[in-house]
Amino acid sequence: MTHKIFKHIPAIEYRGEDNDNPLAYNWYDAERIILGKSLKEHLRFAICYWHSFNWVGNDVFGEGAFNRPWLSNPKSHQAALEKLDAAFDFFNKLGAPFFCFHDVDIAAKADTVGELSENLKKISDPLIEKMKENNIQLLWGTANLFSHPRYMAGAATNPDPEVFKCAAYQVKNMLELTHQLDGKNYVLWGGREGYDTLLNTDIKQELDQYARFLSLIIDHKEKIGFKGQLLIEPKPCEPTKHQYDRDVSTVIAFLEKYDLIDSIKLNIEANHATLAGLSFEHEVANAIAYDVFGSIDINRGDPQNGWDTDQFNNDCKEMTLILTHILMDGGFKSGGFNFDAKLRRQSIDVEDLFIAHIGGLDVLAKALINASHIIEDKFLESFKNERYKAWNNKESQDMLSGKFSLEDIVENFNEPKIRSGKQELLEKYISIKT
Ligand code: XLS
Ligand code: CA
Ligand code: CA
Repeated sequence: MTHKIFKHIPAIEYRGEDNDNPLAYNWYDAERIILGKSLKEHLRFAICYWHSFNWVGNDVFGEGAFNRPWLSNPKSHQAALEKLDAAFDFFNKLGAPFFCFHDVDIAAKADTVGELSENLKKISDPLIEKMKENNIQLLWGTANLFSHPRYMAGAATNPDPEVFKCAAYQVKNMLELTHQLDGKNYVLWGGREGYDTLLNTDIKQELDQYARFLSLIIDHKEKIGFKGQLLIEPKPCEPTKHQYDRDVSTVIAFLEKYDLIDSIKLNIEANHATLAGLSFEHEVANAIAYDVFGSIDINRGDPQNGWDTDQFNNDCKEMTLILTHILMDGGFKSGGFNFDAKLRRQSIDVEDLFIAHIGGLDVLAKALINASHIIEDKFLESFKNERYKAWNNKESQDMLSGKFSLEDIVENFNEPKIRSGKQELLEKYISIKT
Protein backbone atom coordinates (compact mmCIF):
# COMPACT_ATOMS: atom_id res chain seq x y z
CA MET A 1 0.00 0.00 0.00
CA THR A 2 1.29 3.47 -0.88
CA HIS A 3 1.55 5.91 1.97
CA LYS A 4 0.22 9.39 1.22
CA ILE A 5 3.49 11.18 1.94
CA PHE A 6 5.31 9.00 -0.64
CA LYS A 7 2.52 9.06 -3.24
CA HIS A 8 4.28 11.37 -5.69
CA ILE A 9 7.53 9.35 -5.63
CA PRO A 10 7.93 6.75 -8.40
CA ALA A 11 9.61 3.37 -8.06
CA ILE A 12 13.34 4.10 -8.30
CA GLU A 13 14.85 2.76 -11.52
CA TYR A 14 18.34 2.34 -12.86
CA ARG A 15 18.98 4.97 -15.58
CA GLY A 16 22.73 4.67 -16.16
CA GLU A 17 25.82 6.74 -15.52
CA ASP A 18 24.64 9.86 -17.33
CA ASN A 19 21.28 10.12 -15.60
CA ASP A 20 20.65 13.48 -13.95
CA ASN A 21 17.38 12.64 -12.20
CA PRO A 22 18.17 12.37 -8.46
CA LEU A 23 15.25 9.94 -8.02
CA ALA A 24 16.92 7.24 -10.14
CA TYR A 25 20.00 5.06 -9.79
CA ASN A 26 23.12 5.92 -11.77
CA TRP A 27 25.13 2.83 -10.77
CA TYR A 28 22.89 0.43 -8.91
CA ASP A 29 21.66 -1.85 -11.68
CA ALA A 30 20.27 -4.58 -9.38
CA GLU A 31 20.54 -7.47 -11.88
CA ARG A 32 23.93 -6.55 -13.38
CA ILE A 33 26.33 -9.43 -12.97
CA ILE A 34 29.73 -8.72 -11.44
CA LEU A 35 32.12 -11.60 -10.71
CA GLY A 36 29.34 -14.14 -11.14
CA LYS A 37 26.67 -12.53 -8.94
CA SER A 38 24.18 -9.71 -9.34
CA LEU A 39 24.75 -6.37 -7.61
CA LYS A 40 21.70 -7.10 -5.50
CA GLU A 41 23.12 -10.45 -4.35
CA HIS A 42 26.52 -8.94 -3.59
CA LEU A 43 25.40 -5.86 -1.67
CA ARG A 44 22.42 -7.36 0.21
CA PHE A 45 21.41 -3.88 1.25
CA ALA A 46 18.96 -3.17 4.04
CA ILE A 47 17.06 -0.11 5.20
CA CYS A 48 16.91 0.53 8.92
CA TYR A 49 13.62 1.31 10.60
CA TRP A 50 14.95 3.49 13.40
CA HIS A 51 16.55 6.43 11.60
CA SER A 52 14.16 6.56 8.67
CA PHE A 53 10.78 5.78 10.26
CA ASN A 54 11.18 6.20 13.99
CA TRP A 55 12.96 9.51 14.24
CA VAL A 56 11.24 12.88 13.89
CA GLY A 57 14.40 14.87 13.26
CA ASN A 58 14.88 16.11 16.83
CA ASP A 59 18.32 16.65 18.35
CA VAL A 60 19.56 17.60 21.82
CA PHE A 61 18.85 21.27 21.09
CA GLY A 62 15.77 21.07 18.90
CA GLU A 63 12.46 19.36 18.41
CA GLY A 64 11.23 17.17 15.56
CA ALA A 65 11.48 18.71 12.10
CA PHE A 66 10.29 15.90 9.79
CA ASN A 67 6.90 15.02 8.41
CA ARG A 68 6.36 11.54 9.92
CA PRO A 69 2.61 11.53 10.72
CA TRP A 70 2.69 8.04 12.31
CA LEU A 71 5.00 9.31 15.05
CA SER A 72 2.51 11.82 16.45
CA ASN A 73 0.75 9.10 18.46
CA PRO A 74 3.54 6.65 19.39
CA LYS A 75 1.48 4.56 21.82
CA SER A 76 -1.18 3.63 19.27
CA HIS A 77 -1.14 0.31 17.44
CA GLN A 78 -2.91 2.05 14.54
CA ALA A 79 0.06 4.40 14.17
CA ALA A 80 2.44 1.40 14.24
CA LEU A 81 0.44 -0.08 11.34
CA GLU A 82 0.61 3.20 9.45
CA LYS A 83 4.37 3.24 9.99
CA LEU A 84 4.55 -0.30 8.63
CA ASP A 85 2.69 0.78 5.48
CA ALA A 86 4.99 3.75 4.99
CA ALA A 87 8.17 1.75 5.62
CA PHE A 88 7.28 -1.07 3.21
CA ASP A 89 6.17 1.40 0.57
CA PHE A 90 9.59 3.02 0.89
CA PHE A 91 11.51 -0.32 0.82
CA ASN A 92 9.56 -1.34 -2.23
CA LYS A 93 10.15 1.84 -4.16
CA LEU A 94 13.90 1.54 -3.56
CA GLY A 95 13.91 -2.16 -4.49
CA ALA A 96 15.39 -3.07 -1.08
CA PRO A 97 15.81 -6.81 -0.54
CA PHE A 98 16.23 -6.42 3.26
CA PHE A 99 15.38 -4.27 6.28
CA CYS A 100 16.42 -4.21 9.96
CA PHE A 101 14.61 -3.17 13.13
CA HIS A 102 14.63 -3.02 16.94
CA ASP A 103 11.60 -4.33 18.88
CA VAL A 104 10.70 -0.77 19.96
CA ASP A 105 10.88 0.57 16.38
CA ILE A 106 8.13 -1.59 15.03
CA ALA A 107 5.74 -2.02 18.00
CA ALA A 108 3.63 0.69 19.59
CA LYS A 109 5.51 2.49 22.38
CA ALA A 110 5.31 0.74 25.75
CA ASP A 111 6.18 1.62 29.34
CA THR A 112 6.99 -1.88 30.56
CA VAL A 113 8.69 -4.89 28.99
CA GLY A 114 5.43 -6.81 29.44
CA GLU A 115 3.52 -4.21 27.45
CA LEU A 116 6.25 -4.15 24.81
CA SER A 117 5.94 -7.90 24.42
CA GLU A 118 2.16 -7.57 23.90
CA ASN A 119 2.60 -4.79 21.35
CA LEU A 120 5.22 -6.80 19.51
CA LYS A 121 2.88 -9.77 19.29
CA LYS A 122 0.16 -7.52 17.86
CA ILE A 123 2.36 -6.22 15.07
CA SER A 124 4.01 -9.53 14.12
CA ASP A 125 1.20 -10.88 11.87
CA PRO A 126 0.82 -7.66 9.87
CA LEU A 127 4.62 -7.57 9.60
CA ILE A 128 4.80 -11.13 8.26
CA GLU A 129 2.09 -10.21 5.73
CA LYS A 130 4.03 -7.15 4.57
CA MET A 131 7.25 -9.11 4.16
CA LYS A 132 5.52 -11.76 2.07
CA GLU A 133 3.50 -9.35 -0.01
CA ASN A 134 6.59 -7.28 -0.89
CA ASN A 135 9.13 -10.09 -0.91
CA ILE A 136 11.37 -8.25 1.54
CA GLN A 137 13.52 -10.15 4.04
CA LEU A 138 14.91 -9.38 7.44
CA LEU A 139 18.70 -8.88 7.45
CA TRP A 140 18.70 -8.67 11.24
CA GLY A 141 16.55 -8.06 14.25
CA THR A 142 17.64 -6.61 17.59
CA ALA A 143 16.26 -5.52 20.95
CA ASN A 144 16.59 -1.95 22.14
CA LEU A 145 18.30 -2.29 25.53
CA PHE A 146 19.36 1.32 25.85
CA SER A 147 16.48 3.83 25.51
CA HIS A 148 14.29 3.04 28.50
CA PRO A 149 15.53 4.56 31.81
CA ARG A 150 15.66 1.07 33.41
CA TYR A 151 18.76 0.49 31.25
CA MET A 152 20.57 3.70 32.22
CA ALA A 153 23.27 1.69 34.04
CA GLY A 154 23.43 -1.06 31.43
CA ALA A 155 21.23 -4.00 30.50
CA ALA A 156 23.15 -7.27 30.93
CA THR A 157 25.86 -5.39 32.86
CA ASN A 158 23.48 -3.62 35.25
CA PRO A 159 24.20 -3.81 38.98
CA ASP A 160 20.55 -4.83 39.47
CA PRO A 161 19.74 -8.44 38.46
CA GLU A 162 16.10 -7.45 37.82
CA VAL A 163 17.31 -5.31 34.94
CA PHE A 164 19.30 -8.28 33.63
CA LYS A 165 16.06 -10.28 33.63
CA CYS A 166 14.10 -7.57 31.78
CA ALA A 167 16.84 -7.46 29.14
CA ALA A 168 16.77 -11.26 28.89
CA TYR A 169 13.00 -11.15 28.35
CA GLN A 170 13.29 -8.56 25.58
CA VAL A 171 16.07 -10.47 23.80
CA LYS A 172 14.22 -13.78 24.11
CA ASN A 173 11.15 -12.24 22.47
CA MET A 174 13.11 -10.55 19.70
CA LEU A 175 15.27 -13.59 19.01
CA GLU A 176 12.14 -15.71 18.66
CA LEU A 177 10.48 -13.14 16.41
CA THR A 178 13.65 -12.86 14.30
CA HIS A 179 13.59 -16.65 13.96
CA GLN A 180 9.92 -16.61 12.99
CA LEU A 181 10.65 -13.96 10.33
CA ASP A 182 13.57 -16.02 9.00
CA GLY A 183 16.01 -13.23 9.89
CA LYS A 184 19.51 -13.78 8.56
CA ASN A 185 21.24 -12.45 11.68
CA TYR A 186 20.55 -11.22 15.20
CA VAL A 187 22.51 -8.16 16.39
CA LEU A 188 23.64 -7.23 19.89
CA TRP A 189 24.80 -3.68 20.26
CA GLY A 190 25.69 -2.94 23.86
CA GLY A 191 25.04 0.79 23.92
CA ARG A 192 25.01 0.99 27.68
CA GLU A 193 27.11 -2.10 28.38
CA GLY A 194 29.95 0.02 29.70
CA TYR A 195 30.39 2.74 32.28
CA ASP A 196 30.37 6.47 32.87
CA THR A 197 32.74 6.35 35.84
CA LEU A 198 34.89 3.66 37.46
CA LEU A 199 34.03 5.17 40.84
CA ASN A 200 30.79 3.17 40.79
CA THR A 201 31.73 0.30 38.47
CA ASP A 202 33.14 -3.20 38.91
CA ILE A 203 34.45 -4.08 35.44
CA LYS A 204 35.17 -7.75 36.19
CA GLN A 205 31.68 -8.34 37.63
CA GLU A 206 30.05 -6.61 34.64
CA LEU A 207 32.08 -8.58 32.08
CA ASP A 208 31.08 -11.83 33.80
CA GLN A 209 27.42 -10.77 33.60
CA TYR A 210 27.70 -9.82 29.96
CA ALA A 211 29.34 -13.14 29.06
CA ARG A 212 26.63 -15.06 30.93
CA PHE A 213 23.95 -13.09 29.08
CA LEU A 214 25.51 -13.98 25.73
CA SER A 215 25.81 -17.67 26.69
CA LEU A 216 22.11 -17.73 27.54
CA ILE A 217 21.29 -16.27 24.14
CA ILE A 218 23.51 -18.81 22.37
CA ASP A 219 21.79 -21.66 24.23
CA HIS A 220 18.34 -20.32 23.44
CA LYS A 221 19.23 -19.86 19.80
CA GLU A 222 20.18 -23.55 19.66
CA LYS A 223 17.06 -24.55 21.53
CA ILE A 224 14.66 -22.81 19.15
CA GLY A 225 16.67 -23.86 16.09
CA PHE A 226 17.44 -20.35 14.86
CA LYS A 227 20.01 -20.69 12.08
CA GLY A 228 20.85 -17.00 11.69
CA GLN A 229 24.19 -15.58 12.81
CA LEU A 230 24.61 -13.80 16.17
CA LEU A 231 26.54 -10.56 15.72
CA ILE A 232 28.07 -8.12 18.21
CA GLU A 233 28.37 -4.53 17.01
CA PRO A 234 31.45 -2.78 18.43
CA LYS A 235 31.37 0.89 19.45
CA PRO A 236 33.85 2.65 21.76
CA CYS A 237 31.56 5.16 23.47
CA GLU A 238 28.29 7.10 23.19
CA PRO A 239 25.99 6.90 25.03
CA THR A 240 28.36 5.58 27.73
CA LYS A 241 31.82 7.07 28.26
CA HIS A 242 33.37 3.65 27.74
CA GLN A 243 31.76 0.68 26.07
CA TYR A 244 33.00 -2.89 26.65
CA ASP A 245 32.57 -3.69 22.93
CA ARG A 246 34.99 -0.90 22.03
CA ASP A 247 36.35 -2.20 18.71
CA VAL A 248 36.94 -5.42 16.79
CA SER A 249 40.07 -6.45 18.71
CA THR A 250 38.51 -5.78 22.11
CA VAL A 251 35.44 -7.85 21.24
CA ILE A 252 37.63 -10.71 20.01
CA ALA A 253 39.61 -10.70 23.29
CA PHE A 254 36.35 -10.77 25.28
CA LEU A 255 34.85 -13.57 23.19
CA GLU A 256 38.05 -15.60 23.48
CA LYS A 257 38.29 -15.15 27.24
CA TYR A 258 34.73 -16.36 27.80
CA ASP A 259 34.91 -19.07 25.15
CA LEU A 260 32.18 -17.55 22.97
CA ILE A 261 34.25 -16.99 19.84
CA ASP A 262 32.75 -19.89 17.87
CA SER A 263 29.19 -18.63 18.22
CA ILE A 264 29.42 -14.89 17.56
CA LYS A 265 30.66 -12.78 14.68
CA LEU A 266 30.74 -9.01 14.24
CA ASN A 267 28.61 -6.30 12.70
CA ILE A 268 30.98 -3.46 11.86
CA GLU A 269 29.75 0.11 11.62
CA ALA A 270 31.84 2.65 9.73
CA ASN A 271 31.21 5.54 12.11
CA HIS A 272 31.95 3.39 15.16
CA ALA A 273 35.34 2.47 13.73
CA THR A 274 36.30 6.11 13.28
CA LEU A 275 34.95 6.99 16.75
CA ALA A 276 37.40 4.40 18.09
CA GLY A 277 40.23 6.22 16.32
CA LEU A 278 40.54 3.46 13.73
CA SER A 279 39.73 3.37 10.05
CA PHE A 280 36.66 1.55 8.78
CA GLU A 281 38.95 -0.38 6.46
CA HIS A 282 41.09 -1.51 9.40
CA GLU A 283 38.06 -2.82 11.28
CA VAL A 284 36.76 -4.77 8.30
CA ALA A 285 40.19 -6.21 7.39
CA ASN A 286 40.88 -7.07 11.04
CA ALA A 287 37.54 -8.89 11.43
CA ILE A 288 38.21 -10.83 8.23
CA ALA A 289 41.73 -11.76 9.40
CA TYR A 290 40.31 -13.17 12.66
CA ASP A 291 37.44 -14.89 10.84
CA VAL A 292 34.74 -12.97 12.71
CA PHE A 293 33.48 -10.75 9.90
CA GLY A 294 29.68 -10.83 9.69
CA SER A 295 27.91 -7.73 8.44
CA ILE A 296 28.19 -3.97 7.97
CA ASP A 297 26.31 -0.92 9.20
CA ILE A 298 27.13 1.51 6.46
CA ASN A 299 27.40 5.23 7.19
CA ARG A 300 30.13 7.78 7.89
CA GLY A 301 31.16 10.25 10.58
CA ASP A 302 32.26 13.82 10.15
CA PRO A 303 36.04 14.34 10.17
CA GLN A 304 35.73 17.43 12.41
CA ASN A 305 33.07 16.20 14.85
CA GLY A 306 33.91 13.61 17.45
CA TRP A 307 30.51 11.95 17.68
CA ASP A 308 28.37 9.41 15.90
CA THR A 309 26.84 11.57 13.15
CA ASP A 310 25.57 8.53 11.18
CA GLN A 311 25.69 10.33 7.83
CA PHE A 312 25.11 8.55 4.54
CA ASN A 313 28.25 7.09 2.98
CA ASN A 314 29.61 9.07 0.04
CA ASP A 315 33.27 8.15 -0.31
CA CYS A 316 33.72 5.87 -3.31
CA LYS A 317 37.44 5.37 -2.76
CA GLU A 318 36.95 4.18 0.83
CA MET A 319 34.07 1.89 -0.22
CA THR A 320 36.16 0.44 -3.05
CA LEU A 321 38.79 -0.66 -0.54
CA ILE A 322 36.13 -2.11 1.78
CA LEU A 323 34.51 -4.02 -1.07
CA THR A 324 37.87 -5.31 -2.25
CA HIS A 325 38.44 -6.85 1.19
CA ILE A 326 34.94 -8.33 1.28
CA LEU A 327 35.10 -9.76 -2.24
CA MET A 328 38.57 -11.21 -1.67
CA ASP A 329 37.09 -12.96 1.35
CA GLY A 330 34.35 -14.50 -0.81
CA GLY A 331 31.63 -11.89 -0.17
CA PHE A 332 28.96 -11.64 2.51
CA LYS A 333 27.67 -14.89 3.98
CA SER A 334 24.72 -14.00 6.22
CA GLY A 335 25.49 -10.26 6.33
CA GLY A 336 24.91 -7.29 4.09
CA PHE A 337 25.06 -3.50 4.03
CA ASN A 338 22.56 -2.00 6.43
CA PHE A 339 22.07 1.74 5.95
CA ASP A 340 22.38 2.74 9.59
CA ALA A 341 22.41 6.34 8.45
CA LYS A 342 20.22 9.33 9.06
CA LEU A 343 19.31 12.53 7.30
CA ARG A 344 20.59 15.89 8.41
CA ARG A 345 17.92 17.73 10.40
CA GLN A 346 17.49 20.31 7.63
CA SER A 347 16.65 17.60 5.08
CA ILE A 348 12.91 17.91 5.60
CA ASP A 349 11.63 17.04 2.10
CA VAL A 350 10.30 13.52 1.66
CA GLU A 351 12.54 13.26 -1.43
CA ASP A 352 15.60 13.71 0.80
CA LEU A 353 15.03 10.31 2.40
CA PHE A 354 15.02 8.68 -1.05
CA ILE A 355 17.96 10.64 -2.40
CA ALA A 356 20.06 9.79 0.66
CA HIS A 357 19.59 6.05 0.15
CA ILE A 358 19.94 6.24 -3.63
CA GLY A 359 23.22 8.15 -3.24
CA GLY A 360 24.57 5.72 -0.64
CA LEU A 361 23.65 2.69 -2.73
CA ASP A 362 25.06 4.16 -5.94
CA VAL A 363 28.39 4.69 -4.16
CA LEU A 364 28.38 1.04 -3.03
CA ALA A 365 27.50 -0.16 -6.54
CA LYS A 366 30.20 1.92 -8.18
CA ALA A 367 32.69 0.79 -5.52
CA LEU A 368 31.77 -2.84 -6.13
CA ILE A 369 32.44 -2.46 -9.84
CA ASN A 370 35.78 -0.76 -9.07
CA ALA A 371 36.65 -3.56 -6.64
CA SER A 372 35.91 -6.19 -9.26
CA HIS A 373 38.38 -4.47 -11.63
CA ILE A 374 41.02 -4.38 -8.90
CA ILE A 375 40.52 -8.09 -8.25
CA GLU A 376 40.51 -9.01 -11.92
CA ASP A 377 43.67 -7.17 -12.87
CA LYS A 378 45.51 -8.78 -9.90
CA PHE A 379 47.93 -5.87 -9.50
CA LEU A 380 47.45 -5.61 -5.71
CA GLU A 381 47.24 -9.35 -5.23
CA SER A 382 50.47 -9.96 -7.15
CA PHE A 383 52.18 -7.17 -5.25
CA LYS A 384 51.26 -8.70 -1.89
CA ASN A 385 52.14 -12.23 -3.06
CA GLU A 386 55.54 -11.03 -4.17
CA ARG A 387 56.07 -9.14 -0.89
CA TYR A 388 55.47 -12.24 1.24
CA LYS A 389 56.90 -14.73 -1.25
CA ALA A 390 59.89 -15.75 0.87
CA TRP A 391 57.52 -17.16 3.49
CA ASN A 392 56.52 -19.87 1.03
CA ASN A 393 59.86 -21.68 0.97
CA LYS A 394 60.32 -24.81 3.04
CA GLU A 395 62.53 -23.31 5.72
CA SER A 396 60.17 -20.35 6.33
CA GLN A 397 57.14 -22.62 6.41
CA ASP A 398 58.83 -24.86 8.99
CA MET A 399 59.73 -21.81 11.05
CA LEU A 400 56.09 -20.67 10.94
CA SER A 401 54.62 -24.05 11.80
CA GLY A 402 56.69 -24.27 14.97
CA LYS A 403 59.15 -26.91 13.81
CA PHE A 404 62.18 -24.91 14.96
CA SER A 405 63.12 -23.52 18.36
CA LEU A 406 64.46 -20.03 18.82
CA GLU A 407 67.96 -21.53 19.02
CA ASP A 408 67.48 -23.47 15.74
CA ILE A 409 66.36 -20.34 13.98
CA VAL A 410 69.31 -18.20 14.96
CA GLU A 411 71.85 -20.84 13.99
CA ASN A 412 71.89 -19.69 10.43
CA PHE A 413 70.77 -16.27 9.24
CA ASN A 414 71.77 -13.52 6.85
CA GLU A 415 71.53 -9.77 7.05
CA PRO A 416 68.35 -9.04 5.02
CA LYS A 417 68.20 -7.01 1.85
CA ILE A 418 65.76 -4.17 2.58
CA ARG A 419 63.01 -3.39 0.04
CA SER A 420 60.60 -0.53 -0.71
CA GLY A 421 57.03 -0.84 0.60
CA LYS A 422 55.88 1.08 -2.53
CA GLN A 423 53.04 2.85 -0.74
CA GLU A 424 52.89 5.78 -3.16
CA LEU A 425 52.81 3.47 -6.16
CA LEU A 426 49.90 1.53 -4.63
CA GLU A 427 48.03 4.69 -3.66
CA LYS A 428 48.46 6.04 -7.16
CA TYR A 429 47.03 2.82 -8.54
CA ILE A 430 43.96 3.03 -6.26
CA SER A 431 43.36 6.67 -7.22
CA ILE A 432 43.33 5.71 -10.89
CA LYS A 433 40.93 2.82 -10.23
CA THR A 434 38.40 4.89 -8.29
C1 XLS B 1 24.02 2.93 17.62
C2 XLS B 1 23.97 1.66 16.94
C3 XLS B 1 22.62 0.96 16.90
C4 XLS B 1 22.74 -0.48 16.51
C5 XLS B 1 21.52 -1.31 16.74
O1 XLS B 1 25.00 3.66 17.57
O2 XLS B 1 24.47 1.87 15.65
O3 XLS B 1 21.75 1.63 16.07
O4 XLS B 1 23.11 -0.64 15.18
O5 XLS B 1 21.11 -1.28 18.07
CA1 CA C 1 24.68 0.46 14.00
CA1 CA D 1 25.82 4.68 14.94
